[in-house]
Amino acid sequence: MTEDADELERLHNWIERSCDTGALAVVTHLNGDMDTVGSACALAQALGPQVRACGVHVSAIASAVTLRSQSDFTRMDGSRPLWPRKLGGVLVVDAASPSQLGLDLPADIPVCVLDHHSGGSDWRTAELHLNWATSSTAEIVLAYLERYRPDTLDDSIRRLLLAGIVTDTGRFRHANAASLAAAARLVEGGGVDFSGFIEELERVDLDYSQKVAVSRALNRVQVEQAGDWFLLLTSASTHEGVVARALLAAGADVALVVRKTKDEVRLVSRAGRRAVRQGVDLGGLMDGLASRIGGQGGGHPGAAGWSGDVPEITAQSGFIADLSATRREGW
Ligand SMILES: [Mn+2]
Repeated sequence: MTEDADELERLHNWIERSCDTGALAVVTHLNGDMDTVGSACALAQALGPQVRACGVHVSAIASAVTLRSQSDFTRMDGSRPLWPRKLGGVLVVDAASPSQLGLDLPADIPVCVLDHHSGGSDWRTAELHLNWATSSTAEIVLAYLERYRPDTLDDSIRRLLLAGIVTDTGRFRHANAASLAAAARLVEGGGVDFSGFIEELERVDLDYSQKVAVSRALNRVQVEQAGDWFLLLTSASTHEGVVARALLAAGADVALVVRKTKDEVRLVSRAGRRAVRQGVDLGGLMDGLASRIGGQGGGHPGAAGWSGDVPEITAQSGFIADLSATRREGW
């Protein structure tokens, strides 16, 4: 048996065991992006009424897709999460550490984690941890459903997973053969009209509040030559990912968006494909930043984040210093 098949079998056993004991909560990460929410809702729909998708926040795009798929998603109050009385297990999707959930998990309940983030992970307390080198968590969920619950893959679940893959690969810009193949299997086996589906996603993508966030953030853009890299940076209080993408479209090798909240600073960064090919690894950079100045950081070469409780300028200049230290290689 291959290593992946072995892990899927362990996942299957873990899920069966949890459902024998009580309800199963599938918990998303705090940002509620399409991959985490889509993965959670697909699992909950496939596994049945005993299983609930839940989390603190749902992004605009995830809420549009889950509405269309008629998925149930339970919004939790991060400071006072309510769990079912008889809880058999907690299945965390798409989070590199407990701090990314925005809520405290119940004590003494078995935890299993499905994730695809490289770099620092902090799940020592988990019974089972599947961390695959896929482009999205949705691909891990798909592999599991294909193997153990193939009959559950209806169009609603296909749309949830496809949306996760499409968004986490940046509309396939960061896709690899495996994520393209997974998307193809989702489209091929069902009745999802792919181009119509993408069009729907794009419409949600450019909603009014995102356009406002981008316009305001563009007003404050700073230009930095960070060593070999043309860096555009700005601050935003919402939709940092969309703002970062707008900076890449404006020609940045690397985009950095700083968000300051009441008790923490967050960095959201994106790199263009060319910059990644030439040696930029933002996930590794954010991970290194966290071990140097504290906080939590990680992600992928082209898309990563960090958050922590240090002065804004410390985080920002730490990022710039680390980026400057990365030499441009190849072409
Ligand atoms: Mn993801």
